[in-house]
Amino acid sequence: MTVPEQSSPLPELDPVELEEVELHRVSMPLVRPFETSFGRQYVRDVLLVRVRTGDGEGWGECVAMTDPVYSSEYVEGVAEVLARYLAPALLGVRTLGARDVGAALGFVIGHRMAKAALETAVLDAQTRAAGVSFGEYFGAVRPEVECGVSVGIASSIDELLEEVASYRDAGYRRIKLKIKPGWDLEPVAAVRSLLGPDALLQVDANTAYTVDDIDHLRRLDDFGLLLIEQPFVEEDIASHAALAAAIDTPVCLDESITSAEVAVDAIARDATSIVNIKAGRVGGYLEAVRVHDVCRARDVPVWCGGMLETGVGRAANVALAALPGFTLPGDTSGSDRYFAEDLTESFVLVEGRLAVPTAAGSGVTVREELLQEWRSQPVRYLGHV
Ligand code: NPG
Repeated sequence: MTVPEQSSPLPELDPVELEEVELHRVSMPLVRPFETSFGRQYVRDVLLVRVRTGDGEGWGECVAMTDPVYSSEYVEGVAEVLARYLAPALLGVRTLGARDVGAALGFVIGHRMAKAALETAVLDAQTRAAGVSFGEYFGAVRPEVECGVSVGIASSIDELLEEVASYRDAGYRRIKLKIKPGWDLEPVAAVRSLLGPDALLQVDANTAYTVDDIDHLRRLDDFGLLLIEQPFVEEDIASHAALAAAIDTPVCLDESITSAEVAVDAIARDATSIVNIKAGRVGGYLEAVRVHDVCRARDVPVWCGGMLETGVGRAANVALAALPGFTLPGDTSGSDRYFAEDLTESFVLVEGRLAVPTAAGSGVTVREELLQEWRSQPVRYLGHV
């Protein structure tokens, strides 16, 4: 399968000298529990990668969850594969840029979230050294991005409506509801009548349905949704194509899209007409830009997904979401949607938008005192042997 070259090649930057890789693990309490079809989360178990280079440093955030319930990757496993395989391989190359990371780590199958965190840290170091922001590097075309918010499964419809109303009042441009069998038509109907017919509303099933549910899911057509996201398991492109043929609501893939090649295939098979892009899920921001490019070349709108990132990951997501093909509001919420205090400067919503950072690299600074305070495990230092 051939995938066209990206529309605007990423800039050439000087490489960095990689001296050390550090793994930082912090536990951040969520302002409210977050429930999806695969479980309820009370804290964000965050793994950050710091690379130290000849003349600076860079940070990357890993999006894996504590348990392998969204994808096969999970935090402890990511730390292990980074320490045992990925960091030593990169340290062995020593002089490199973000573009070299994919090839250097290609001997390890999968583990995209682990690779993405390391590649992002290298990219951050490289762009900081070059004085280039992530937005400039990726090809951002706007200074701020429109934001949506993802709303977890609630314990009652009343509670859900209260939460949705608070996000509407905070200015979010689009609401995404988590659904699962037994929590779908009724909450969606209630939220649609709360918000009115013109509000942007979409649903996310996180693989909770099967092909036998197509008739049931068709009933969502009554609610004028922007899209239904990932109803079936990630490998099952065929059932998503069958659903897309059966309903009017656009089908959007998330978990299934692991690379630009897979995106091209799923689009060609009419399994998805909108794509959620998460850099961690596709192996890094460079691949995320490629996914954007192949979708744009096919007139398929994309939007930026989220994985409850701290400011480190949020900064990079907001820069990505400023690319031209991101025509729908993303899960790029303000820091306060998840955290009372962020690990970096806070991302604050203004009229439903977040500003794309303009300083070099990711444009944000990790607050080392908070890193200390919230640390859940000792730092792992991975250097040259
Ligand atoms: O706003 O950062 C965010 C989270 C958005 O709903 C969100 N993420 O499937 O897209 C998802 C979902 C998720 C949540 C995935 C928890 C994994 C764990």
